[in-house]
Amino acid sequence: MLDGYEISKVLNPLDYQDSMEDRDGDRIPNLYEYSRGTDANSVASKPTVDYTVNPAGGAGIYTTIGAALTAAKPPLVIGRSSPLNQAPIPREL
Ligand SMILES: [Ca+2]
Ligand SMILES: [Ca+2]
Repeated sequence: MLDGYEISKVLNPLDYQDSMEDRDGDRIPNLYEYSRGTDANSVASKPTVDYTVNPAGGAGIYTTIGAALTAAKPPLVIGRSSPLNQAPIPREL
């Protein structure tokens, strides 16, 4: 997290472990709140749910965690090794 963010949320920029703490007690770690743009000091401010898993299924609901992870997985892009003066050639899998 950026130092300015930590200071604004009364966190310690010198303490790397506070990123996994939950300052407001909403069960969302500070780092995750930071990355999703929610307020680490407000229980009412939480990230929205991206994927829901329930074995019973339903509209927009995944029946297994594996299925949700597969849906969440972004395309993997790798580059072929190349000399330093050339950009790697991206390849989508
Ligand atoms: Ca939190
Ligand atoms: Ca929060």
